[in-house]
Amino acid sequence: MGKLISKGWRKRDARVIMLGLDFAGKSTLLYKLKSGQAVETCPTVGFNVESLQTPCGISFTLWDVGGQDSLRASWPNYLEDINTLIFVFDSTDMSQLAKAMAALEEALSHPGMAGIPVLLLANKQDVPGALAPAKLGEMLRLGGLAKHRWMLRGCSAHSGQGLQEVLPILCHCSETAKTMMGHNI
Ligand SMILES: Nc1nc2c(ncn2[C@@H]2O[C@H](COP(=O)(O)OP(=O)(O)OP(=O)(O)O)[C@@H](O)[C@H]2O)c(=O)[nH]1
Ligand SMILES: [Mg+2]
Repeated sequence: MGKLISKGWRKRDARVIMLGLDFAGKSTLLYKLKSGQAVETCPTVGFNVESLQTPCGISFTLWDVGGQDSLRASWPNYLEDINTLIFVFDSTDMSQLAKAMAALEEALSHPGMAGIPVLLLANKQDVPGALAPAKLGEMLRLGGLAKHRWMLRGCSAHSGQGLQEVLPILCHCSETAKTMMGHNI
């Protein structure tokens, strides 16, 4: 129980970190969630951060961290004292999939990630031929996710498809105790 409290469960403010390789669409997602607009982005050097109000009364601070090769060494710095990890995949770029999965595994192995729920977003579903979330899920099932509560959703930061579920999922992650590890949230 002490661990649950120390992890900040049931806090009214929650810290959510969004990671993923460069070009996955993290910043586009951040601003779409914040303002409902699909804005033009530049590659993120460092991070962007926005606070999001939700229907469940929890205020989320959503950190969008740059995913370029040279920036990924800084990811562990963001993984302390978080409530939920969002990991974003570019579903249109099969050439980067193995690298993205390895980056996810590395993030999950960080000590601060113990017991933290994970929301995986298969972004760019508006693009014809994008990898279906179910296919991505089959590839991911065997890794370090088994130690976490996790959920996978397809979405498009451009059209907004799938994003209406994101805030309710974050609320759910922050309100429930960490049960059912290795299962869907
Ligand atoms: N078609 C389509 N393009 C998208 C979507 N989301 C993002 N993009 C495009 O993908 C490119 C990269 O988006 P960003 O949001 O800057 O990517 P990022 O993950 O923040 O990249 P870094 O900051 O370098 O880590 C931009 O050209 C976006 O317009 C989407 O859902 N559909
Ligand atoms: Mg960015």
